[in-house]
Amino acid sequence: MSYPVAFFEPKPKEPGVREMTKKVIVVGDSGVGKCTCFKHAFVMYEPRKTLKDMGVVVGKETLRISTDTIPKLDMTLSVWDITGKLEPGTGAASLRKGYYGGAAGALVVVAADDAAMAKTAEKWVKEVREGTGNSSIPIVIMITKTNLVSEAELGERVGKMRESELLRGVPSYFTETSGGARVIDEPVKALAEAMSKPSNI
Ligand SMILES: Nc1nc2c(ncn2[C@@H]2O[C@H](COP(=O)(O)OP(=O)(O)OP(=O)(O)O)[C@@H](O)[C@H]2O)c(=O)[nH]1
Ligand SMILES: [Mg+2]
Repeated sequence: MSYPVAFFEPKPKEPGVREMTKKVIVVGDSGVGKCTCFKHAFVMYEPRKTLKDMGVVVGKETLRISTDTIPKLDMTLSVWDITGKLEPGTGAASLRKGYYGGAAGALVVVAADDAAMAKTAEKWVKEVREGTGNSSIPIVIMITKTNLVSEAELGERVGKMRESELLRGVPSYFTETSGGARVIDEPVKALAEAMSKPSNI
């Protein structure tokens, strides 16, 4: 099966700039705000109806990052936002796993109004590690809907995440989207930097 290929103007290259493309998967329960976080942020590919019907929206973004090893790096992210309606552990699991191939990093999105937020984050981090077959794949957690809970509730839920053995070393960022702000810059940059480490290239 062939899909229509989106066309993007190539940017003129700058001397000394290294370029790389990485696939990033965005996962999390249905309704946590994955599409909301990304809808204004990325140049989305032409809607690929077939893929969309199968629960995936693909977009791209290029960002300039600078690291100790690569001072000028343009990383293009091919972002696969996979609907949480394809629940892990159900018949849709095999379809979902089909989207993980080649992923170099993952954004796990959880909502602060989920009383079991830490457990939910663990479920998805496990799913990403198993599904990609890479137990050390760079992962960043995004926490949405912080405006829907009290400070005490948020503190307790974030605290549980910090105590989790499974989530050790996985950074998390608040990405409340109700104000319409672009909230993905920090988490995406953190993920891109992690993916640019020599051990992950
Ligand atoms: N208050 C608040 N609502 C949010 C936030 N993020 C998303 N929402 C709302 O949550 C609902 C679901 O958001 P989506 O972005 O469609 O969720 P999704 O994760 O893409 O869901 P699936 O595609 O079904 O997996 C929408 O009505 C959003 O307006 C947030 O940070 N705060
Ligand atoms: Mg969605």
